[in-house]
Amino acid sequence: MHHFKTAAVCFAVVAIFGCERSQPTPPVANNPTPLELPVSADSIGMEFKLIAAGMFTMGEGDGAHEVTLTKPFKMGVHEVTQAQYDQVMKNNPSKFKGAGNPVEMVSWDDAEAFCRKLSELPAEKAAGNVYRLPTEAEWEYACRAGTNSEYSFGAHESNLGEYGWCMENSDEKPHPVGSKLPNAWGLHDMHGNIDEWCSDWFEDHTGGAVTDPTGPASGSLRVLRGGSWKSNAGSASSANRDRLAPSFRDDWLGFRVVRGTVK
Ligand SMILES: [Ca+2]
Repeated sequence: MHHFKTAAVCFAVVAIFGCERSQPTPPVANNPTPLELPVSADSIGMEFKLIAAGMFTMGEGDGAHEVTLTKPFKMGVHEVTQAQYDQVMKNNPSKFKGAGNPVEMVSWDDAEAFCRKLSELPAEKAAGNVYRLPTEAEWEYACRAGTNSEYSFGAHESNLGEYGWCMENSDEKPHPVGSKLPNAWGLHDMHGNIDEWCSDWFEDHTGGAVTDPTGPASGSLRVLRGGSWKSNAGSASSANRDRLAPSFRDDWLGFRVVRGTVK
């Protein structure tokens, strides 16, 4: 037993120091540092970061509540680009054309269809990959990256220019994904550029603690998060929520995906 404990401690020390050499420790937290593995890519070049399970305070004000996510998940590093969308769907509905720009003019239903078709690609089926929209809780947890502040980079929107595209700095258009700094967990454009569909139906947060929330079973409006190039900096905060009908399309609205594995 003693030998086992010694071995376990040694392994932990090696793991911790190994991690610190390869990745900076995210500032803050009420959570353990997520498991920092190298970014992985899929057959159409989408990159993903493994986000560790954990707890966080979701929302703000009267809607603030404790959320526990019991399962790690692989979050898209970027918003889905027009090149990626076109490769899977064989069309590009975006208004602001650019292969590296985020796809926009896509409804929640379009985003769901993209996830289904991407999951059905032979290379993805062979790898056992299944794609889906993030839940709203996964999205906010990944956006916050261990922080409790207004934005993942701090409390002041004056620093938003380094991390995101909003009305104040966008020149009235979306920009290529990843052209601003990522958050502490390596995710780009969680604040601004294009608003992002989440999988949940919208409902008001009641304030109670929840585990692995997926939203109500039915509704009329789907959640979107993160603000966009067309909205002000306040809309891009970590906790700000919005919602629209799942058939709605506009030039400031797109999505990113989560990659799961066939059980
Ligand atoms: Ca975004």
